[in-house]
Amino acid sequence: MQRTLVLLKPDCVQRRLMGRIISRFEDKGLNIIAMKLMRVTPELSRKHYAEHVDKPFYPSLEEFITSAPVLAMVVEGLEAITVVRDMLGATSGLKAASGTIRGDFSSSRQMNLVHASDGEEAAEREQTLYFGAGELCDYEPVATEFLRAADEG
Ligand code: FUP
Repeated sequence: MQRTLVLLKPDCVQRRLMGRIISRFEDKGLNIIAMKLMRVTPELSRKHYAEHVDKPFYPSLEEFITSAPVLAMVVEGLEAITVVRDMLGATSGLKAASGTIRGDFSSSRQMNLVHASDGEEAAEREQTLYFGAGELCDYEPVATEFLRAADEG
């Protein structure tokens, strides 16, 4: 079982797409174990996008990510890190495959609606950036026995 950090970004909140995007994760059988509407500060943005801080596009990215609230979530499931990244599609909405979230809803590289951790190390680091341990609400969904066979994990 893996956990990954998902952010519905300001464009997702402003375009009133939160419900439809959350539904896609629920429909897939993933378990949302934390959720918080919050404002990303410039300081948090610099930590979150540490690998991009020195890149030319960073000032514009920070302006965007701090421009309205984000909905931060921790999403749990088998191979959740890869499963969620695949659901998002390629970084640019113009390149993302049809059927993916970005492919279906975004026509932008920056305003691509959703962030998700890109590996185990990032998932650990990003969960800690956005949530305290006491904010994770672990539970066993009653639907689990109809979502996968017992020997699948
Ligand atoms: P991803 O892992 O798909 O979220 O994408 P990256 O880590 O490569 O980029 C992080 C964010 O920077 C993306 F959401 C989009 C944004 N970005 C730009 O705004 N301009 C660029 O040239 C590259 C990335």
